[in-house]
Amino acid sequence: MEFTKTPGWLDWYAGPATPKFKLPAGAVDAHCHVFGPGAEFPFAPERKYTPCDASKQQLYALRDQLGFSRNVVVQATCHGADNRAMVDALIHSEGKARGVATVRRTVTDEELEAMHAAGVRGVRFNFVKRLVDFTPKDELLEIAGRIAKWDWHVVIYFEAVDLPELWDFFTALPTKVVVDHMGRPDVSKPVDGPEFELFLKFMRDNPNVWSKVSCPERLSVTGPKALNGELNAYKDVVPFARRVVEEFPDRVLWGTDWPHPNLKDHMPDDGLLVDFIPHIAPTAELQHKLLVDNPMRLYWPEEV
Ligand code: 0GY
Repeated sequence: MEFTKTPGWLDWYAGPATPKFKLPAGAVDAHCHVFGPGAEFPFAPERKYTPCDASKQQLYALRDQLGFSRNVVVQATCHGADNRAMVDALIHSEGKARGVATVRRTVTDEELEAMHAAGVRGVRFNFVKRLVDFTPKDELLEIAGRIAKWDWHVVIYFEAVDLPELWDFFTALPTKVVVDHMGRPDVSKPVDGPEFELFLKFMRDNPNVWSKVSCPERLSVTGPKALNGELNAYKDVVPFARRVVEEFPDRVLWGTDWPHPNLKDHMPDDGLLVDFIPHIAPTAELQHKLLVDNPMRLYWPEEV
C-alpha cells in the first residue's frame, strides 16, 4: 500500500555522529519504534499521522552504530493495535529486542501468548489526545488485569497537566507502571515547582512506578539542539531528568525515541542525543543502572 506522509513530516536523521560518550557494555535503548515499512506493514486506518518508513534493519543498524546492545520497541500509534511490524522486529532481533504492544479488550489469550513468545513484555496506554482516541478506563483496567498474569507492565504516556485527573486510575493499576518521558513536564516551569513536584510525589508514593528520562528533544524549549556536534544539547531538560535519575536510580530507563515521531522543529542527531546521557546520569554507577541494570531487570529478568 502507498502512503503519503503527513505534510511537514520530519524524517529521521541519516548518518548520525558516533557518540563521544561510550555506552556501558550491554546498554539498552529502552524506547524506540519501527514505522512499517508501509508497503509491508500498513499504517492503521485510525492513525493521527502518517510517518516516513523506519524499518527494523534501519533500527538495528542505528543500535550498532551508537553502541547499544538491545532495544525495547514500543508500538507507535500510527500502527494502532496492529502489532505486526513491532512483533516482526522482535522476531528478527536474535533475542536482542523486547516489545511493548497496544491491545484492545478483544485480544485473545492465544494472541497474548504469541506476543509473549515473540518478546512482548508490556502494553502501552496513551492519554495524549493528539495521538489517540479515548479508550474507556474500565477497558484499560480489564487489559491491565489480564496482562498482569504474564508479568507484563503498563507503559503510560500523558501530559503533565493531566496527571491530577489520571492519578487515581494510574495508582489502581496492578502491575509495574512505566511513564514515558517523565510525564512530559513543561521545562519552562521551575524544576522544584508544584507541577514537577507532583510527578516526583507520584513516583515517591508508588514504588511500582518507573520513568523514562528520555525525549529531551521533545521537551526542550530553549535547546540548544542536538545538531552540528553540540555536546551540551537541551540544557533546559537536564535538571528535570537528573532529578529523577538521582532520586530514583533503580526505576529509570533511557531510550532514543528513534525515529522521533511528530517532531516539528528539528530532527536530532541520535549520536548527539547519546551524549546527553552523562549530563543526566553523571556517574558510572548511575549510567550502569539507567542503561543496563534497570532495563535488564524489566525486560530480560531471566538473564539477571
Ligand atoms: C513517542 C512520542 C510520540 C509519539 C508516539 O506512538 C506514538 O505515536 O509515541 C509523540 O508524538 O509525542 O514517544 O514516540
